[in-house]
Amino acid sequence: MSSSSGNITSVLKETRSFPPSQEFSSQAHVKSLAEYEKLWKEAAEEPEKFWAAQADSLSWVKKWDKVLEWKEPHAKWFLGGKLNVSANCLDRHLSGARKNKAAIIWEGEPGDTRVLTYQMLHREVCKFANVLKNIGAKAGDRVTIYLPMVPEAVIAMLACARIGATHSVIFGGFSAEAVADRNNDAGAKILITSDGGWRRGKIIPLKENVDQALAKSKTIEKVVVLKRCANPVTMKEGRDFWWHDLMDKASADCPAEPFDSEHPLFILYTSGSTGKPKGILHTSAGYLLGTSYSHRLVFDLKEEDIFWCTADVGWITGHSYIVYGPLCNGTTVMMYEGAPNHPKEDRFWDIISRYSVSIFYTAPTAIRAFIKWGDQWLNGHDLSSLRLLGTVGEPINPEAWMWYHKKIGASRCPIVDTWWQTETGSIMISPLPGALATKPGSATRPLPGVVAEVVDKQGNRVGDNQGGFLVVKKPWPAMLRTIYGDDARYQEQYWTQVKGFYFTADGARRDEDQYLWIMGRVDDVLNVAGHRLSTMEVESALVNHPQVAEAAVVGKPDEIKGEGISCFVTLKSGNAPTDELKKALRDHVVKEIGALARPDEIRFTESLPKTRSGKIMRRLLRDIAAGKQTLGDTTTLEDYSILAKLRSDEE
Ligand code: 7RM
Repeated sequence: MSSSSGNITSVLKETRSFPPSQEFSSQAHVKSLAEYEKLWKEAAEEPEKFWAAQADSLSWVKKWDKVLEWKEPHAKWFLGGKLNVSANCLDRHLSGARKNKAAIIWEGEPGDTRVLTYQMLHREVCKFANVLKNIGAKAGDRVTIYLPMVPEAVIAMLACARIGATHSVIFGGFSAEAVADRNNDAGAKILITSDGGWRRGKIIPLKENVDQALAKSKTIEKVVVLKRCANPVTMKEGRDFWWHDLMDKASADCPAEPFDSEHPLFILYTSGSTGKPKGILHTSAGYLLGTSYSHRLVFDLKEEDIFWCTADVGWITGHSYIVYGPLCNGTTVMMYEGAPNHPKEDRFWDIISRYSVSIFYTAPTAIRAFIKWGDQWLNGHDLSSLRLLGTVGEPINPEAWMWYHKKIGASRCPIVDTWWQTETGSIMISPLPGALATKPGSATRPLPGVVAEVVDKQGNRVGDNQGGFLVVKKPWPAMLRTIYGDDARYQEQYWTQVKGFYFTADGARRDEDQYLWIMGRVDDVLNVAGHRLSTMEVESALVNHPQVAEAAVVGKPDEIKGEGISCFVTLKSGNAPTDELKKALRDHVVKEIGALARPDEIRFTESLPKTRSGKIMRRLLRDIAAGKQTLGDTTTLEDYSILAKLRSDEE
């Protein structure tokens, strides 16, 4: 069953396959495997022709002269073209019936609600764009946005886009330190924040964090403060202004100025494996095309859909699939401010049933939390409005996939497992739900226009079912353009590992149906007695044990084997962490994978260290397993107290 190319041994044995129903396929944008393959082939043969045709879906002020200029590793798309991103997301929807369609249906954590139609959203964006101009923002300036999940976050982003300012959204959970670092790296002039945001019934004091951050931020001149929680804040005369005061005085007339296709749209910081965060730079036309195109095809979008992506706007998933992709497509977007377990663990199901959400897009980490909390939370909620489900952020364990499929999708909704990165800007590998049968744990095949491949270190395509590096062989419109202020790092990180190709840093395998199975980051690979094993596959084996909710597997130094296998395991509610269970789990992994994967150590824990977007930080667990103090970057960690707890739990 397992095979090795001298790269990564792949041991996952998943063989289930779920074709879309006739009913789903017949109404889909892409209706069959043959149709998908034809599109993919056309795009691969003449990529510029393909993307030029797709680009007609955008509204251009001036059409481009040239589709692509590629001087590896720098791409310029739609050269000579001019457009305004906010006009594509707003103004062009105002001439017909979409004018009065809901753009955003929002619910705050305390239960307050707001609906903004396209016309209303347009008005707010125009006003806030004038606010920004009135306090000195100009095209090309950087603006930091540090807000909770409220409509004003979207308004601020689109207002920046309208006037050509480059936004840098910082997730509301980040500390003052992280805010200061990002302000300084971007050289931001204006910062937009609020008196606070609601999370699990508590106020996150954003403005307080900003005050601390500003002591260390050299470039911020003006701060706009939204009143969200009636939380007392200190306002510094001449520097800090209330959002509502500035809006009261601003005109609603703000014509959208055209900008070049390659005008910078935003910087988004993402943590590197070591050292300082990287500012990923995205530009205008290519990014907007990539997000709107993928949103339409992957989610098989219909005019009447209510689309809910549960990510925070401070993450790339929020940028691409709450804001730019959906609004460019004139979609109704559901947006929720708070935690999934507030006031109770059924909040998401409650929202889906009350608003009749039709497409639900969330992360495997959330799905594993739902499983851990128990199925009783689904009782009494009508989820029949759902027609399509999605996942993003991590490989999904087949067991979690099956739960999602049965319990949330009623065995009826296709699941799109979407692989992509902050750097790729938009979804790269995913089923087109009417065309491809899904397999639990596989992101399936690349979208038309995306040339993804599994290769060895030399860049040669590896055989079927052999592990290797996931690379992208051809430039694509939404790709990152550089790392802000550090083009050398951009070249080094993404373009030198495998010559001539974009290096994703993920491991993957291609099966006999050409489906791709992402095996996690290549630095999350174990080397056990000469076998390169993906940690994710051992985790999957653990998670399909009935008592396990979540698992993280890392290597620990072992004199004999090179690396031993150390497992951190979270149990489902109501299960006791006993020595018998440890033994049972070891045996279970051996049964599922083989003796080579027998865990050397199992530690039970109540939670795992994760990034704020829900990815397990195995790097920190590796240090803990090795008994080291963690030295690397922990600024993206969601809950610091977990590290101390894990250390004190040591065997
Ligand atoms: C969108 C996002 C990127 C990394 C990526 C992978 C992992 C994301 C999947 C996945 C397996 C998936 N951007 N990843 N999606 N792994 N299957 N469907 O997550 O920049 O924050 O992270 O996330 O390792 O390289 S990100």
